[in-house]
Amino acid sequence: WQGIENGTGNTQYSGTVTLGSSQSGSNYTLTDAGRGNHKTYNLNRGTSGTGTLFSGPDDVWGNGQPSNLETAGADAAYGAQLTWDYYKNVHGRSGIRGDGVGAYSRVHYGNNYVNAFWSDACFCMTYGDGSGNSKPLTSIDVAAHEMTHGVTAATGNMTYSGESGGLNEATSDIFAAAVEFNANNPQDKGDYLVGEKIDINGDGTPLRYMDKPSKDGSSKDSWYSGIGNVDVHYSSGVANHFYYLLSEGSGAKEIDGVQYDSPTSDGLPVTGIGRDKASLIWFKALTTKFTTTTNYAAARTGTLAVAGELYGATSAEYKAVAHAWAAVNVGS
Ligand code: ASN
Ligand code: ZN
Repeated sequence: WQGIENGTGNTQYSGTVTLGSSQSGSNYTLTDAGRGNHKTYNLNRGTSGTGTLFSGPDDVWGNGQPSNLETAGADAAYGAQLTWDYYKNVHGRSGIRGDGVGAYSRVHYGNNYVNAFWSDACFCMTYGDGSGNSKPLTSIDVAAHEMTHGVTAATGNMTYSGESGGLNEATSDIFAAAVEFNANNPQDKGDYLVGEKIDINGDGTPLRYMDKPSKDGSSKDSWYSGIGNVDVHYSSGVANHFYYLLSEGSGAKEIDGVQYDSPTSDGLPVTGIGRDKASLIWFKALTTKFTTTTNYAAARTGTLAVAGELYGATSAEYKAVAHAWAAVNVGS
């Protein structure tokens, strides 16, 4: 007998949360029966296969500390369920492929592995334990970023190199922010930072900044000819910056204690339309306009078309999309 349970996750990054789990006899497993049977596995430092499904006699997962191997499982399961809920509740999409089927997560990949990744081949995401095996890459935004690679592969499928690769990466950062805001977890409030919880730089700074991507020292704030030659995690800055500007507008702003200051490359101000509309525009463009070869000019055309369909070509929303692209030097 398997049933939907509501387990307790004692996560490292998000406090105590409710987790979808299943009961089988007197045993519980991290199998989210309410979300496509998404499963969370313990690789126990292996690098292949699935290791073992998290299971145990109680429905309590982890103790908040990385030394407890269930803790990273709890964080990963939580990130997966929040991402599922975001796509389902906000965009009406059931699962990564929209077919109601859950993916699976693997934690404790390798030793001191400082990355996480999505694989279309296994339809799964994988998390390393970070430096010193003490900062697993299982924060909400990283989980949402990786799962969104699966959504992108099932939709626009922008080729992972050149400008299309930057748009693919940015799509993961954009929905990572959207999922994190939507979750509204008191321990990990939404922000326009990527990876602020996992201390990947060892000095408390995040991996990426969406208001001013160049703050990381490598990402690009604006489009230029030749941007297709930089790493996709840096060319993504243009679209991340576009999304920030479209959501929040240009200039200085504080949100939940985080200070932002977003410049525009044309020096003209942008008035934001709010995150929900910006996310809706990006999602609809991803799923109805973007293709393998979409570059920045085509992303502009696609998002403008979507804004016209949703709000009308004379709307404030349509104008904001045009202004935000101009502000990151993507023109007609
Ligand atoms: N964590 C990285 C990402 O999702 C892995 C990669 O470079 N593909 O982008
Ligand atoms: Zn990525």
